[in-house]
Amino acid sequence: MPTIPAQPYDYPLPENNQGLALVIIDMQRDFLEPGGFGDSLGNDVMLLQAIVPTIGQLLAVFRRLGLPVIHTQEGHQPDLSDCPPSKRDRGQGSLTIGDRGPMGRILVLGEAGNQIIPDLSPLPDEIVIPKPGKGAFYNTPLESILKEKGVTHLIITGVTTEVCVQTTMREANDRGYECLLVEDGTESYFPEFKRATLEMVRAQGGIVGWTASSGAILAALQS
Ligand code: C5J
Repeated sequence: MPTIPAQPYDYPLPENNQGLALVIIDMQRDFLEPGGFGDSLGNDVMLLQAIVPTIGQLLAVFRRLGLPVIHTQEGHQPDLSDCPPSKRDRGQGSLTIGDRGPMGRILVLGEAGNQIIPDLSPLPDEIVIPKPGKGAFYNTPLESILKEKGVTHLIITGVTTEVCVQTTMREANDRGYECLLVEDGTESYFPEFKRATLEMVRAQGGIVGWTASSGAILAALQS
């Protein structure tokens, strides 16, 4: 059985990669560019840029192999009916969800700042899951889409490691998916939180899943 060298032990790939999907979480201007949600909360958004080429390489290989790609997009309806007041009011940043910033309304679907960054733009046939929460399974059709496509194995990338990425990975793990988090394909505004998240998901024999480098994944998929 083909595997990817990973921690805490090799990640078993499904037969002929059938059932394998790439998940790219929230690679949106709101988190990666000045003037968006991440910036308004006082974060150094430039820290997240490092993973863009890495995710781009994985995306290119998944596209070439014809394997499913799922992009997620954190955002709310313009009337904020899907945004709990607790989420809107927390943070006390310079701008909050729904306020107008230089890239349009913060974390509102359809606004310029809420789009996925141009380098990782979804193709028309790729799945984009708008999500109101941190986890990609909460109040979204993600689980039914994965079931319909026969997806069992998730290669997980995106931002931020300890918030939307970790929440989604835990939700997926509870639903029975074999999850592998890409070590150099996820990033946080807090390097120590990224480090801790990688360690905690693969601790205790992979209690939430595996971690591996993009190099190991690319080599296994292209061999
Ligand atoms: C945050 C996310 N950090 N995509 N969202 O609020 O991690």
